[in-house]
Amino acid sequence: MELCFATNNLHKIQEVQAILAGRHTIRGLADIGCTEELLEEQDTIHGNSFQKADYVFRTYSVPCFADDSGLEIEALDGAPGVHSAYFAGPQRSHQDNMNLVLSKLNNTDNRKAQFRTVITLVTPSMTQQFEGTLNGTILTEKRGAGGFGYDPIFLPDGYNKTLAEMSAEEKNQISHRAKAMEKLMKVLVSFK
Ligand code: ITT
Repeated sequence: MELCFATNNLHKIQEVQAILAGRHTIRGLADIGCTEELLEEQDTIHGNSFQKADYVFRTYSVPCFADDSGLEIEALDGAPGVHSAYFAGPQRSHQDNMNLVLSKLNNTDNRKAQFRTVITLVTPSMTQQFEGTLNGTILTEKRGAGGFGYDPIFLPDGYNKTLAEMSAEEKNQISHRAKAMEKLMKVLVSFK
């Protein structure tokens, strides 16, 4: 089967292609002629993930999966959540976003948080969502230079390194995105 992964990130596409080689052909957005920016107008991560996959399926008539992710902080009632990419403003600065989180949690003892990824698969016969989470705590300062987003201030439970202090391979073993992707892959490999 030919499937679209609704992303322009070639690295992500190649990774999935390698897992499904011989079973399915994975196309990126550019490969199916989709050059417009996909809208993310919903107020949940689940909603945005569905909006992207459903739009591509209906517009380009190709089975599609799309992902959306965010950081949910318990003491902030789940914020930044679906607004993670632009929490501190439309400049979408990872540094500004982290600084805002640190200032909002100043003097707060409860520093529990989780990353969440939701992948939505839409085909002619079904719509299904796959979720992955990673629990941890928000530190009081940034540590490490790897990864992206909120990685320097996120310490996964059971580890003494932030996600930004891990190698890409280490992060990929435990990440919310990897867990959601693994669930999707299990379904896709058994798919005709
Ligand atoms: P695309 O939607 O274009 O793929 P994005 O930056 O919006 O890019 P996501 O939807 O996956 O990426 O995530 C939204 C934001 O959540 C992202 O900008 C980060 O601020 C944060 N985030 C998601 N996954 C993260 C991770 O693994 N480490 C750190 N921050 C992450």
